[in-house]
Amino acid sequence: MILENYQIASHNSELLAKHQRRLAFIADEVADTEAIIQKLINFQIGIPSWALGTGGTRFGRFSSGGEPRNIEEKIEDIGLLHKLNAASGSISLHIPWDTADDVQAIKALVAQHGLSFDAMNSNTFQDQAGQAHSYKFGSLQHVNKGVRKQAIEHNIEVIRQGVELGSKALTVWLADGSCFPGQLNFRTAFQNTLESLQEIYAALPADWKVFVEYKAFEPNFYSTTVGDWGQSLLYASKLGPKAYTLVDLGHHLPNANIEQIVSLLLMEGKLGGFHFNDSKYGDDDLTAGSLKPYQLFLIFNELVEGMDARNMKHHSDLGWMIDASHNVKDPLEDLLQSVEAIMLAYAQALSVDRKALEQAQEANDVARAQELLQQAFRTDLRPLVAEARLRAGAALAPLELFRKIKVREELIKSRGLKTVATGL
Ligand code: PSV
Ligand code: MN
Repeated sequence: MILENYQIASHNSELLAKHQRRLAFIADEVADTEAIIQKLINFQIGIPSWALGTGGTRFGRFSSGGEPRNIEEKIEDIGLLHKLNAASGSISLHIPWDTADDVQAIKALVAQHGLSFDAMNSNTFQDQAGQAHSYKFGSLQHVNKGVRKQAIEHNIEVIRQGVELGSKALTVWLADGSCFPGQLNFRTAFQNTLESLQEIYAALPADWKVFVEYKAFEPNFYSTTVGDWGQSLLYASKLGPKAYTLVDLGHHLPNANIEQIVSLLLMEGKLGGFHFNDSKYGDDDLTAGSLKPYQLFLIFNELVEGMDARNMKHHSDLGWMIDASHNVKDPLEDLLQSVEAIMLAYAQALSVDRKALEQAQEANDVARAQELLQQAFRTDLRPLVAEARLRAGAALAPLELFRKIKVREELIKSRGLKTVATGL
C-alpha cells in the first residue's frame, strides 16, 4: 500500500496548530531543543523482518490478516512505517526466512522506499528441509564436528547474502545450551562455540561487524552457551575488534541492571547493538516502553553519556534494532508504538542536564541526582519527537493516520485474510 504525500500533508495540517502550541511550551522548558530535534531526525531504528506478521506463542497464533507473504511485501510494510514516522529507515533480515531470489530487485525496492539493510541474522536454531544434520543438540557448540561445520557454513552464506545486499553486520544468536545437568561439558561447549565463531569471523569482510547476542534461557532451560553479557564479552574479546556484544532487552534474568551492563560494554568499546522490546517475565517480546519506560530511559541515559564520552556517532556507531513480535496487536501498529517509545527515551536522555548530574555525583548528592533524571523523564517531550517527524516529511501522529487511512483493511483486501508471514 502506498501512502501519498498529500495524505500526510492534510493529516499534519489538521494537527499543526495544537502541535505548535505544545512545541513552544517545551522550547521554554528544555534547553537546546533544536539540537535534540536534529539528533532525532538522524536517528533510525531497524525493523526486524520477522515482526511484520503476528508473533505466535507455542499455544497459538492469531493472524491479523494482510500479513506480508514474501520479502517484497515485508519491505513494502517497512517502507510504509518509514513514510509514516521517518524513523524506521532500515530492515534486519533473517536467513533463510528472507533469502532473496532476485537480489538486484530487492535492493532496488529497498532504495525506492529510502531504506537500508541493517544486520543480517543467521538461524541455526531451527532445522531446515533437506539439511544434513539436526540442531537438536546445538549448532556451533555441537559435539559433532559435522554439525558445527554445517552451522559455520550457514553463517558464512548469510554473510555472503548480506554483502550482496549491502548490509554491514551479522548477528549470531544461538539457541545452544542444555536442558539438563550433565548434558554437556560447559568448557567443551564454550571452546567449540569459540572455534566455530572464529571461522565465521575469518569470513567477515573488513568493514563488517559481528554481533554476539546473549540470552539467559529459552529454548534451553538449564544452561545457555552464550547466556549473559559476560560470556558474550568473552567471545567478542577473544574474536577480535570486529566482534561486539548485542543486548536484547528481553534476554536477561529478572531485575538485571541492563543500564549498568550497557555502560560497561560501552566503556570497553564492545557494545555493538540493540534489540529493543519490553517484558515482564522473560523474553516476552512486548512493545518497547510499554511496561518499563523508565528503564528504557535509564538505558538511553547511559547510552548517550557513554557514547558522548567515547565521541561516538549516536545514529550510526551502534546497531539500533527492534526485536519484538507478539500475539494481540496489529504488528504494524505495535512497531509504530515501539519506534515512538524508543525515540522518546532517546529524546529524554538527550535532555538530561549532564553537567548538573556530574556535579551531583561528585558531591554524593543522591537526591539531586534523582531529581535531575526524573525531571528529564517526566517532562513530556513527545512534541520534540513529533517535530522531528514533521521536518522529515512524516506524520505528526503516525498511528492516528495509520488508522484513519485504514491500512490494515487495505492490506487484507490486497493480500487476503489468511496470509502468514515467514518467521516465528
Ligand atoms: C531470540 O530470542 C532472538 O532474540 C534472536 O535475536 C533471534 O534472531 C530472534 O529472537 C528471532 O528468533
Ligand atoms: Mn533478539
